Amino acid sequence: MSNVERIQTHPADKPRLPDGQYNTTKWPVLTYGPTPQVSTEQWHMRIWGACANPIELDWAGLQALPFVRVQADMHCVTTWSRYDFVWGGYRVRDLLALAKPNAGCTHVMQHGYGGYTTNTALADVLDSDALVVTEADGEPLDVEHGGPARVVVPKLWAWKGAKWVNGFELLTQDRRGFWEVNGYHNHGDPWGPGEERYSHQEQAKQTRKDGNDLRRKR
Ligand SMILES: Nc1nc2c(c(=O)[nH]1)N[C@H]1C(S)=C(S)[C@@H](COP(=O)(O)O)O[C@H]1N2
Ligand SMILES: [Mo]
Repeated sequence: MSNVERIQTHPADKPRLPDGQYNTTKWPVLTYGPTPQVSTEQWHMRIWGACANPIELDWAGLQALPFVRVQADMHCVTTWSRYDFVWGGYRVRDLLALAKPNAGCTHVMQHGYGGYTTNTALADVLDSDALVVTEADGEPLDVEHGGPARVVVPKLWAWKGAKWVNGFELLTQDRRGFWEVNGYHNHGDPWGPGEERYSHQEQAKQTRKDGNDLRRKR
């Protein structure tokens, strides 16, 4: 496929496969609750909160943004990893720029149809590989994987991407999403200490007000 940006999800000094993971060529479906059925005609997404220009996007508005392809591995905390997905979609940072986040914005709560939420540090979703995905391996995203549009943040555990995404809420302080209040790690870096799987692994000193120390530099 042309114009594919290849991303290395793992830090340079760490193995490609996070500790405790196995590599699969299957693509398991992990959904809590029912699968929302949303057509591209019905699909809407709101970006609101700590920003100068809250907006609502429809499918045409999404498609007006630059379409990019990113090749990256996917890691699920339930111990499977799959290498070399080719994600097609739109950079989260291009969507957020439309809303003009305030200087005080530190985190983004992703919302999905059906009520799923997951929180991410702003720096993590401003990364060029964080996408609102509409295609996987050149095909439109299947509904069970979040079609018509889902978030993928390849350097974090897969729960850090809302399927059937319908909102980005810009936050001035961190707030835990669905899995984060139900026992999973607030940050979720598969190469962090203890692979950052569970909330009991969090250290009091691990978060800073601006969240910047959460981001691995590569
Ligand atoms: N809306 C929504 N998004 C979600 C989930 C969910 O239950 N609902 N599950 C998360 C979890 S736990 C994982 S591992 C990935 C799984 O994506 P997949 O089903 O495409 O493999 O989606 C994440 N996004
Ligand atoms: Mo998961």
